[in-house]
Amino acid sequence: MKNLEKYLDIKDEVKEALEAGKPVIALESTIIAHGMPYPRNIETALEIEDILRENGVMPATIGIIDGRIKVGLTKEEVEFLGQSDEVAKVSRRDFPIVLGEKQHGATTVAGTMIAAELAGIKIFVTGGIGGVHRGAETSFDVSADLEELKRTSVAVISAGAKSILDIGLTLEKLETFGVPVLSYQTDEIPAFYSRHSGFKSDYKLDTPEQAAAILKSKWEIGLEGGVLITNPVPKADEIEYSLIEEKIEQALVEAEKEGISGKEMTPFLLDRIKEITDGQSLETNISLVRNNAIVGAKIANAFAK
Ligand code: PSU
Ligand code: MN
Repeated sequence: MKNLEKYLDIKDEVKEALEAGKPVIALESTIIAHGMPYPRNIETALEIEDILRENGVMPATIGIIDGRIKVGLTKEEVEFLGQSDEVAKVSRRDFPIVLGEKQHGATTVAGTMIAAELAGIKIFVTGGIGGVHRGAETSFDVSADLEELKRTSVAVISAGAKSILDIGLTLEKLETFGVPVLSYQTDEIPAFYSRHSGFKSDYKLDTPEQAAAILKSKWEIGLEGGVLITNPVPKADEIEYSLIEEKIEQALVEAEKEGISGKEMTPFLLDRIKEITDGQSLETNISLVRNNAIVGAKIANAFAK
């Protein structure tokens, strides 16, 4: 039996927006605690919330404080998760431990989808999702984000999968899992730092209204599971695929040498790529999250109509 009240707090303004049928967007906290360095992580998280509000959407940044799932973190809680080093990275399998042991946690894409669904939020904006890692045929490193997209009915807006992942294999998994992949105003899957990956999308979206209609038709006929909406980084902030590719290779070699595995892998690679690019990858990362917030707000507004 469910006993949600024991574990879940929905911030008042988020609850009110949901009850009134106003647009609400979920935001993750792993990107804050483990995906970007302090203080840019906190500045970015708060800026994204502002962008959503300016575009008529209620933001709900999701994380775990003292074993309680917070749907709608306060500014102070965002600042705490962005600075403390006692924050677990929480995907599906970590919830019971972090809640049961009353720990603090930052939710991944998978973790944020779970909490969003508990709260009744259907749209979630982030930077990049996890996927099938390069070399997964021997490491078996496939992000739990993909399993979550298979089972949890939340739409995730991201800038595609960065090439620390095997984009082709990630798309194959999503196809097997029945997850529609829609690309905003392009027919190509973007590769996070770059606008191009060479991989074709399932479907090109020209308007936010199309996205809203597609989401509704999936869920209204009872097809459970998520939808991935990709949105390319703005051209001015893109790092060309050929340029970032070799830096990513270098970071992967270092990860191998240092024996990095499991949940440490993605944060390690993000941090190394930032060092190797003299911080440029971080600027690109922030730019694409902003852009996803703008497009996500349009889709959430259309979805709420
Ligand atoms: N990709 C990014 N930045 C991130 C992540 C992915 O560009 O911060 C985070 C997200 O929270 C994602 C998680 O859900 O990493 C995936 O981790 P893993 O590969 O361990 O499943
Ligand atoms: Mn992994």
